Amino acid sequence: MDNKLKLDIYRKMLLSRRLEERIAELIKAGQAGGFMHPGVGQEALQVAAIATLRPDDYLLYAHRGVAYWVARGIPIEKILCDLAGKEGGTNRGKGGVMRVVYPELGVLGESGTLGGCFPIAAGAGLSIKVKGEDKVVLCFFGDGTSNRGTFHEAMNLSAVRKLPVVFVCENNGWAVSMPTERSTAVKDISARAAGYNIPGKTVDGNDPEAVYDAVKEAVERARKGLGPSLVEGKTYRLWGHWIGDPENYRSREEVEKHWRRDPLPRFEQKLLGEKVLTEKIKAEFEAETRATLDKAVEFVRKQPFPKPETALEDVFSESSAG
Ligand SMILES: Cc1ncc(C[n+]2csc(CCOP(=O)(O)OP(=O)(O)O)c2C)c(N)n1
Repeated sequence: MDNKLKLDIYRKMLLSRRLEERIAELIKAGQAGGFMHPGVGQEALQVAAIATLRPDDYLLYAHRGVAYWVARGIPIEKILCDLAGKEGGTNRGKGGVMRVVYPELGVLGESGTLGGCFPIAAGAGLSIKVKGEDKVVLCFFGDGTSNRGTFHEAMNLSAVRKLPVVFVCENNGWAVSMPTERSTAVKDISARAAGYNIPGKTVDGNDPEAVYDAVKEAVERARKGLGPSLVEGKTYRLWGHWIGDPENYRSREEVEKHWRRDPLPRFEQKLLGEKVLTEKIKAEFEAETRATLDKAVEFVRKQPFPKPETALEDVFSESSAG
């Protein structure tokens, strides 16, 4: 990873964190509705994995946080409009944050029924293969979601057809109030790769460099036509499952322990130590982030809600195949 990329990843992690903090304020003040699953603590994994993609690759994000879209370069005001249900969103205010769709950058959306991402990812991979393209699909999902039957179907099909799909598991130790060890028979989700005869690797999901290296290797393999891989990043959800979650299922000590591994200050300290980041650049990034967010919030305030008569627009596509 060169210095330019390190700074870019740091800047996007910072923007994602500040955006989520702003969203939490808006929700608590009743100025944004919808349902938001915060991704605070998981930004390193999301931003570094997406940094391996080309602009024409496909992305299936999970339901956790905003860093996927920030990393992919979707305008912040569009993300906020989606959350607030306003016209200016990627889904024109009709789907909330779990329906951010941005085909220009291969962002294919997400299913509110978790596990819907797997067949869509395999389907996108199959389309790439049929068309003879060299694109790649990156598919994020949580440890809990890996227990859906669709996971097995998509992994098997992708493996047997050598589809260019990289499956990235964000193992944050919890699925709402269910600890992973009570729902999942294997210690490492990556161990499941053996059942499909594909490479599987577990890395520290709070270390952007480790994530980048592992996902890059998998993406290159997929692009060469060598088939899918499974990469698991061990991480932790530092905030509640949703904004307002009373979090009565986990101890304060456990959460505090993980705050000490927060990927943002950890990467910041590393880059300061390497002199890639300086206090001056850091202050500039913070100021730039604040200005971007202020401008985006102002834009959202002025946007209208979608008109009821447009409710049936954009929800159905006539297939040319008939
Ligand atoms: C099929 C399905 N079952 C249950 C839910 C409700 N639900 C939303 S998020 C979530 C937890 C998912 O856990 P995990 O995949 O580990 O991701 P995390 O929330 O920890 O990021 C659940 C059960 C859902 N949306 N879809």
